[in-house]
Amino acid sequence: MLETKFLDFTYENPLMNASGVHCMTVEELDDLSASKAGVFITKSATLQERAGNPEPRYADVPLGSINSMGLPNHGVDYYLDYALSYQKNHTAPLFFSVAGTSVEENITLLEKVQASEFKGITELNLSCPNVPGKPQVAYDFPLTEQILKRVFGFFTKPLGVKLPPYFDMAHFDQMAAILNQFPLTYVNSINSIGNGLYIDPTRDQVVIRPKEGFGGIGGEYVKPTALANVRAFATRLNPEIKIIGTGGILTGQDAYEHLLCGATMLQVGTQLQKEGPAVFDRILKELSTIMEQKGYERIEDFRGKLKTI
Ligand code: RRO
Repeated sequence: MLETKFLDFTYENPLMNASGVHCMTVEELDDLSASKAGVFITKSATLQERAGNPEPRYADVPLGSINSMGLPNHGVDYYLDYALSYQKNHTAPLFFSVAGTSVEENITLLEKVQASEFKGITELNLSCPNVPGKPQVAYDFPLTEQILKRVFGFFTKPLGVKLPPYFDMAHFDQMAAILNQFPLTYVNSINSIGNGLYIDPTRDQVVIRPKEGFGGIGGEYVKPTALANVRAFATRLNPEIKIIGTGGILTGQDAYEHLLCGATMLQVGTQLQKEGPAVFDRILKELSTIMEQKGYERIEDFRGKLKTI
């Protein structure tokens, strides 16, 4: 009942990890492969391996998480090797995330993917909030347009973009108008809400070391913002551009709400970090129960059908 068509492939269900969570090493990626998730995505890769920011750089907090990982990863070749060997034994197209820390690095990363045998779907992360001195690209609208123009000058494989949250109707309109110019496979909304601050009340202290405690917020805190972004883009983008809904998915009800807003695939970040890969099985069971109670047989019966007053 949860089968989800995305591009030309039908996944068993719409659930995935959010890039960054449980996908840094081959071992973690294999865990996701063995889990009930319909498919999974690799950690955002840079050209060279990166150590990332000093620890502690991630904290579970009562209603979610705060992180300033700083793009630690094993480098694009590590993840490409994994993806190429994965696709030898699996038919489901894998998702592959790249996040350069400059325009030129993004272009080089995508040139590498383009030149490779990779047959899956590439996600260009334009929204990392945690590299000191590097603003989130997709808050700069002319730069985003410029990058996508260059990318689509040579990149012919399926491509999506990971966006930061937007908070203003004018920004939804402006970003959608930019994205609609390009043959994107999808947009993924949202990345963590950048540069929040969590204070440990017993110590009067921040909970992560980098950037004096500022970091990206995920989990329950972000669901209303995530739903707004999914809905805003679902109602503004060309129907060929699918939406991946990410942000605040802890339960089957959260997954259901993202689908109701128009998401096709769903990514779980903070709750995967807290609960481990068993989270997928639980959320899928909860989602199926909700659908049975409402008399829906397929996700298509309610996807995007949010009612307004
Ligand atoms: O590695 C990170 O600090 C990170 C990335 Br690339 C991202 O896209 N989102 C996030 O919350 N952390």
